[in-house]
Amino acid sequence: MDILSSFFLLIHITSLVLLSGFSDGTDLLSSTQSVSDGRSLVSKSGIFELGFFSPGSSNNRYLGIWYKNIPVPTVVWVANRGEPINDSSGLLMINSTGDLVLLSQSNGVVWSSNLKKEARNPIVQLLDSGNLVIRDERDGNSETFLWQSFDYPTDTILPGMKIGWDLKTGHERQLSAWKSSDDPTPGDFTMGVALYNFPDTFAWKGSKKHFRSDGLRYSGARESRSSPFQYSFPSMFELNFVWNETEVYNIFYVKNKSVMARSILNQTTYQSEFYIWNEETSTWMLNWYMPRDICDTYGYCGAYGKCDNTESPPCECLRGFKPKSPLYWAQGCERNKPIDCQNGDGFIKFDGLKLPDTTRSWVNKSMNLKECRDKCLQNCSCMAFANTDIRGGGSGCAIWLGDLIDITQLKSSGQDLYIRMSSSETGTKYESIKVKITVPIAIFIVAGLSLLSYYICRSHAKVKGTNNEGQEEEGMELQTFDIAVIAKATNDFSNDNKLGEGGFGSVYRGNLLDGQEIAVKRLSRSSRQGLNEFKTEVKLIAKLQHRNLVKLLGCCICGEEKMLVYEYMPNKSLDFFIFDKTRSKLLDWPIRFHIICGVVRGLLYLHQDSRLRIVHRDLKSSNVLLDSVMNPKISDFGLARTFGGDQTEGNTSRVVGTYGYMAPEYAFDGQFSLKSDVFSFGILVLEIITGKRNRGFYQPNHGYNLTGHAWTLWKEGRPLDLIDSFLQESCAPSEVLRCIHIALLCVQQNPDDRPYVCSVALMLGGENPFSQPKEPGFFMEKKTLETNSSAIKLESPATNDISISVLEGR
Ligand SMILES: *[C@@H]1O[C@H](CO)[C@@H](O)[C@H](O)[C@H]1NC(C)=O
Ligand SMILES: *[C@@H]1O[C@H](CO)[C@@H](O)[C@H](O)[C@H]1NC(C)=O
Ligand SMILES: *[C@@H]1O[C@H](CO)[C@@H](O)[C@H](O)[C@H]1NC(C)=O
Ligand SMILES: *[C@@H]1O[C@H](CO)[C@@H](O)[C@H](O)[C@H]1NC(C)=O
Ligand SMILES: *[C@@H]1O[C@H](CO)[C@@H](O)[C@H](O)[C@H]1NC(C)=O
Ligand SMILES: *[C@@H]1O[C@H](CO)[C@@H](O)[C@H](O)[C@H]1NC(C)=O
Ligand SMILES: *[C@@H]1O[C@H](CO)[C@@H](O)[C@H](O)[C@H]1NC(C)=O
Ligand SMILES: *[C@@H]1O[C@H](CO)[C@@H](O)[C@H](O)[C@H]1NC(C)=O
Ligand SMILES: *[C@@H]1O[C@H](CO)[C@@H](O)[C@H](O)[C@H]1NC(C)=O
Ligand SMILES: *[C@@H]1O[C@H](CO)[C@@H](O)[C@H](O)[C@H]1NC(C)=O
Ligand SMILES: CC(=O)N[C@H]1CO[C@H](CO)[C@@H](O)[C@@H]1O
Repeated sequence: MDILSSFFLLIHITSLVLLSGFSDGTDLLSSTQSVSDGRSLVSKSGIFELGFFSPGSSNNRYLGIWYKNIPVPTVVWVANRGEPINDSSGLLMINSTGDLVLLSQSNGVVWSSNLKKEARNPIVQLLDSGNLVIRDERDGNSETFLWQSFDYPTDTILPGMKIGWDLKTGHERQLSAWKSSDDPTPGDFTMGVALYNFPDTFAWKGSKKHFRSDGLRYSGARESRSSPFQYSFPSMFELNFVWNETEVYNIFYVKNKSVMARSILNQTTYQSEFYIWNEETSTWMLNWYMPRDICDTYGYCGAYGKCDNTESPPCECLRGFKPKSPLYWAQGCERNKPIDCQNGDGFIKFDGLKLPDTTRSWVNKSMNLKECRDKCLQNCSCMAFANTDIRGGGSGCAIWLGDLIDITQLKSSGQDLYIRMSSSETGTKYESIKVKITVPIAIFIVAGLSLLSYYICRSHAKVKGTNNEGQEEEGMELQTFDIAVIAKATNDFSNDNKLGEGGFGSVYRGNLLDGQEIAVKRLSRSSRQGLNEFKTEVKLIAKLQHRNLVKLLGCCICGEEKMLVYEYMPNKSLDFFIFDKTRSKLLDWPIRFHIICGVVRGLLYLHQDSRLRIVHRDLKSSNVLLDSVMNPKISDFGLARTFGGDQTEGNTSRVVGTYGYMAPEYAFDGQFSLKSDVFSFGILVLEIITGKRNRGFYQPNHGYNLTGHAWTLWKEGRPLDLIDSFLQESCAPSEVLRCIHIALLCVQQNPDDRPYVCSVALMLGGENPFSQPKEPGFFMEKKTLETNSSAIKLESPATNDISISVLEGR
């Protein structure tokens, strides 16, 4: 519409308004009336109200529908989402061809209902369901609408609203989150039904599938189990998935009609959330949400991987399949034996599953299972088949063409899926094949470790031997290397072989004659420890063996020279990756989470499982080394012990540690404990999440340090803004949130407020209740330390991430 005609239209409308006094508060709008800014329509029982509003701190005006009878402003629908009105001249009226039109003085027509055909006697009504409808006056109160707002959902589903497709008109009803609380413009988080041959409901993050709600598809399944997804859905809701010739949609109802409920897409959490109104507290209570755990993340285990969040790790290859890559379960699984296609393959039945993604599927609703099986065998790209409808014994046929992705093991019930196998495979006994994606990357702590650490937390006395990696064989002897061997291996400690330098000395890479790669730590000479003490100590530490600790192979003593020989870690250390712009891209969220979990396990072993009970005292990103498949290994554990003090708990006059990672009580008062390690761990986690160093962190908007920055975002309710932007793609928000929460608890000022590592492990698995963090502790600033104690010595001021030793610190 050009400016001129909208101008005339405006005059026309203004005269209409003058002609007919609109009485505020009615639910009806006739063609001779209009709603102007400041006035509203109210549904019959006063539940919903339609009018103009400005969201959050924005001054833009929008036409919307909200709850009238509650004190918390809750908008459920917006007409002009991406087309704000920037003054208060907004006007909603019915134009002469029956369209509902929204316009303003400065913006002209910003929105209209765009009826397909002209309406003769249109009236507009706001219903108690929250639906704004246009209908023909002559139709009376019938349910036939010329237009309804329920057909154009924004971010909210109200009871009775359909999300899906009208197959006759091709009209799609999709949800999209608000960009922010100030801006109802559609964000990149959307949800709707994908019209594959076998339709399915998806939530997307941009163009990427975020989660999938297969369970909604099966009305029969829903009757037999309380849950549309794999969890028990609150019994106060009822969900339906309808799929027939004319329509395919999801719909929900509240069983108790007097309970107010809504479901929204939340752009902050990337969750679909169900809220119910609590009269007593006058708040919206979060009743249910999706995704709920790692297995809800779309395609988490890759092709032919099965996700079960009660297992650790959650991913397992389906029977008959093996992991494609030992590193990375997201690459999925491949067949043990290829299918033959010509000579008659067979099928193995899997039960209790959430069926795989149906992007490439084929359906015939009148076929039975036998015909379905034959249909599948006819096509070499058919990998599986199942019933489309499992009501009354099951009927209908769906076949999957191509790889099977996003399969979840459900707890109570699920669907049967028949997967095509080579005939030699179908003969194998079921129990005999349980192929786990390799154990060394038993990455996710989820249930298993949680239980383990729970056990440990509960029964302190029985520490020894609870961890299966904790072999502490008595007979093991420490290997002593000859200095000549080491010198040869490291090219006479040449600079080319130098890997790095730390507070305790320099590290060299070396090759033994038998080809074994080693890392040699040449200790600086300032140790005051006697030779025999040193040997005893090293022997003790060599017995600490855990998959998340760097393995000490032996030592080498030659006069004043003391050296420690370790296994070599090909992928260097964590800081090498996370703080580097390019290399950080190699570490997506699953790997980072894997690293966090591994560090926790290593720490748990040091703190609780090993017989020595070691406080690391210098946990930091450069002390977390990575092996060839990116398993994290803590290094320099026990060094604090050999090299520094003789206590493991208490006070020390000799502070070893690294600026930025030291707990306040340790930095200032030399008090170290299990909890000071926990502090360093908290900082480490924040660094892994943000990709930024705590030390030297600077945020242009405010002067906060990294912990302060994390805390601020947490308080403002947008903790996810903390993550490295490229990680957004690969991350599971609930996992990230858990990690941020844990990190904040770990960096509390008061050591008593920090959790022990065993609780951290529980929390990481989502098992433990979380307490709310307080403002985090003071992180040590070099300046402050120097003013307080004059005797600081920076042993190697070469880089800014170096260990320091404070001699006689107090
Ligand atoms: C309001 O919007 C109109 C059209 O988009 C624009 O010309 C005008 O400058 C805006 N006014 C203000 C105050 O932003
Ligand atoms: C009424 O509004 C619709 C939608 O904007 C428009 O297509 C139609 O031309 C308008 N009718 C008149 C008479 O302006
Ligand atoms: C499809 O299902 C809806 C809801 O149950 C029903 O109203 C409609 O008549 C059905 N259409 C056909 C063609 O069965
Ligand atoms: C329905 O909800 C209302 C308001 O919360 C409550 O007073 C009433 O007892 C509920 N009815 C049933 C049958 O649960
Ligand atoms: C989205 O989730 C955040 C964090 O839980 C919450 O503060 C916010 O209110 C939610 N947004 C909506 C629209 O409910
Ligand atoms: C679906 O299966 C039925 C029963 O086998 C068959 O009669 C019908 O032709 C099939 N329809 C299609 C489109 O293949
Ligand atoms: C198998 O199915 C795919 C997808 O429908 C189709 O493109 C292909 O032609 C079929 N192959 C055979 C042999 O039927
Ligand atoms: C450590 O020092 C603090 C104060 O300097 C004292 O309160 C505490 O008891 C000491 N702890 C040990 C184990 O010596
Ligand atoms: C870092 O931020 C925390 C939280 O705001 C604050 O308590 C602490 O004093 C800050 N440390 C420094 C060195 O600024
Ligand atoms: C360290 O110095 C600062 C500033 O001089 C002072 O406020 C603080 O109390 C001192 N801390 C200790 C532990 O002495
Ligand atoms: C991410 C990365 O650099 N991975 C490397 C880890 O080490 C193995 C073995 O040296 C390499 O193959 C990987 O590319």
